[in-house]
Formats: sequence, C-alpha cells, structure tokens
Amino acid sequence: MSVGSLSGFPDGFVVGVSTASYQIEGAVREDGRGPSIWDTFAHTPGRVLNGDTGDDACDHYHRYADDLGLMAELGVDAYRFSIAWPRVQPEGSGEPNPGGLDFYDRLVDGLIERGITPLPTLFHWDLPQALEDQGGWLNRETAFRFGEYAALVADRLGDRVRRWITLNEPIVHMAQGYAFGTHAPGRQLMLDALPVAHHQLLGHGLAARAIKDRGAGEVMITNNCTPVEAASSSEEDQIAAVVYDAFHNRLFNDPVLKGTYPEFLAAGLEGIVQADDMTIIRANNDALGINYYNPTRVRAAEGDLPFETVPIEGVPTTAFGWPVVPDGLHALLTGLKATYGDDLPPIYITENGCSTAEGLDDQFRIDYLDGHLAAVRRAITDGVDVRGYFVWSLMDNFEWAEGYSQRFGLVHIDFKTFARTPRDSYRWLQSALRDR
Ligand code: IFM
Repeated sequence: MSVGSLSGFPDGFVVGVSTASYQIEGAVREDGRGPSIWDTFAHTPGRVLNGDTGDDACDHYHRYADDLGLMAELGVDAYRFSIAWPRVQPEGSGEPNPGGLDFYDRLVDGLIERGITPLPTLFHWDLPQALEDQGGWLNRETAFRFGEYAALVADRLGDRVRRWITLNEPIVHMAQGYAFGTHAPGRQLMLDALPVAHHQLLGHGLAARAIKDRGAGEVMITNNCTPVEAASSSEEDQIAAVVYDAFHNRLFNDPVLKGTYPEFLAAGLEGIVQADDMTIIRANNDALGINYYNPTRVRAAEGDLPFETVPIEGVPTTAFGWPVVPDGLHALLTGLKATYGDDLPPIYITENGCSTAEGLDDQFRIDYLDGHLAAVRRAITDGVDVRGYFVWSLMDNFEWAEGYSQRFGLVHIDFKTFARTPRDSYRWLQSALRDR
C-alpha cells in the first residue's frame, strides 16, 4: 500500500472530499424543501437508468452526523458539499426557508467542531423547478435570482465559511441539461443552448459579488476542464480540437480569467451579453476550481456540431469507461498556466476520482488517486499554484442519468439499508493523511 502520495506537497495544501446535495441528501420533501428540476427529471419515465431517483439517495440529510464522523476519521482538511437552492428558497426567490438554512447551519457547525473546513458550492444543478418554469438558465433573470440566493446563504453562514464556490461545472449543466437533454431539465436545444453559458456566468459574477460584500475571503467557480487532443494531424481534426477546447474549456475559463469570450463564441452571444456583464463576471475570482476526470480526443464531423469524440485507446478505463490518464491532469494544469499566465489565480482540484465495481477492494481507485496526486505534485513543481485536491467522492451516490449504477465512493453505500462501509481506498487515504 503506497502512503507516499501526500508527501512533497507545500505546507497548507488542502486535502478534502467532495459531494453534492441532490446526489446524497434524499429527504426531498422535508422541512419545506421545494421541488428541483432533478426531482422532475428523475421522476419522468425513461430519463434515469433503472428509474432511480434522488428521493432517498444516501439519506445524508438524516445521517449527516455519521458522515461527519467518517470524514473526521478519514482525517481530511476540508469538505466540499453543495447547498440545495430549493431547500433555501423553495420557489427560487423571496424569503428564505428557515428549515433549509438550519440544515446547512448544523452541517457547517459540525464540520468546524471536527476541525474540517467547509467549502460550500451554491449550485450543483438542482435548480428550483419554479425557476425552470420561467425559462431556467435561458432566462437572464435567473442570474439575478442566483445572486439574491447567494446573499441569503452568505448572511447565514458567512460568519463561519470563508471560501465559497458559486457554480459547479456550468459546461456540463449547459451541454447535458440544455443542449443534449441527457440531464435535467432535459432540453435539446443544441447550439441554441449557448445563452445558458452566459446567464450562468453572470449568475456566478453576481453571486461572487454578494458573497464578497459579506466579507468572504475567497470565491471561485468550479469548471470541468479537459485537455483536448486532435485524433490526427489533419487540418480538419486540428480545427475540431480547437473548437472543442473553446466550447468545453475556454467558454467558461476566458470570461472569469480575462473578461472575454473566445472570438467565434462571442459572435453567437451577440444580443445576450449586456453592458457591464463581463466586468461583473471577471471581478471576483480569487481562485479557480477545476474538476478533472480525463482528456478528450476529437476529430472533425459533419452534423450539428463540427466535432465528435473518439475513444482514447491503450489506457485503463474506469467502470464508466472513462480513460485513466493522470498525465492529462498535469498537461491541463501546465496548459492553464501557459494560456492565462498571471491572470491564473490559485487552483483547487475540486473533483477527481473514478467509478469502480461495487466491492470494498478498490485498488483501482487507490492507483487512480495516487497517479493523479502525483500529477498535481509535478504541476506544482513546474510552477502551477495548486492549493488543494478534493476526491470525488466521499461516498457512492446518485450519479445523475446513471442512477446508482456508478460508484465513486471512498465509502460504499448499501442503498437499501444506507449502511456506510469504508473501502480500501478510504483506509489508504487515511494512512496517507496521517503520514503527511
Ligand atoms: O458525479 C459527478 C459530479 O456531480 C460532477 N462532476 C463529475 C462527477 C462524476 O460524473
């Protein structure tokens, strides 16, 4: 068992675990929570594998004290969780629901009592259904509602929470939720989904400003990033790779780090971007959250989109079939530094992990985490300012359209009894944390 994984990181490097509200909480009708787009989507036949829903998920809402205990035993420095907007504002606007805020208040207190730093994400895809009924993120007004919601949460938790994340993976929410329809809210607008990118980013800017106004130390967005490679040296494939990179990475990194959109996407956003929007988006980015899972190989295609992804051969794959390429994380981090230079703030890897078979022996996950931590360490040695790393995920959970079929947890969950059982990877990380 390798326990050297956490040696050689700078002092103060944060190691944590990550989860998200709809994926773990359950209790979807308790204490005044309103419906979210994921409740609606998951209850629509045919949308989620096996008809699974997040109604109960890991029952974390009732068992959060057990989960705090697991984190304390594990010895992590920080916990990244998300706040369910429909618990705080059941209709997505107006007065806060005290029952919802009370839950996160208890969670934050429990973390602090155990010496674990809370890192909340304000939006991890569970939009209040009432806002979706008014257009969701296609509607510019949603950005302003998000800013107001952020202010309510910061008013309640800001005395104890210093570091915040606004949005999780806006590219995935736009692409899967609004372009392809494989996630909630299930729209299939293809390129007409582009305004969703800008409205989420504007929401990020407004929320970041509200939280900073209430004394936050650090605010960041979490972007899902992938290093992109062309399938061949042909000009068409090279162009396809540039276009894919613009959609997946630069559409969300350029506005927060430079205050601009990639040129050809800016043309598609004409009439959507209003005066001052870019200034608001660019203003408060003290750090950048990065979720990394794998690189992407693309080639040119003819169809709605000018690219298509092709499999990366010759590397192990996770239970999900995702290629395992730790060097991709090093390439991503050094590439961000090369692209953004001094505009690049400190980075936190806010998610990295893999799905495995159900058993408790998960040497595959240990090797995955070990390899990716080594890649982060090399990137730091090469001059990238990475301040932290969060494993996705503390425990098995509701993996969106895949239901409960993909297990990402350091801790195994029995979804019938909700029993929590640490896997080998949990013990491995525990030893590594102890030996730091
Ligand atoms: O489970 C998701 C998470 O919600 C967002 N990032 C990727 C994870 C694995 O697919």
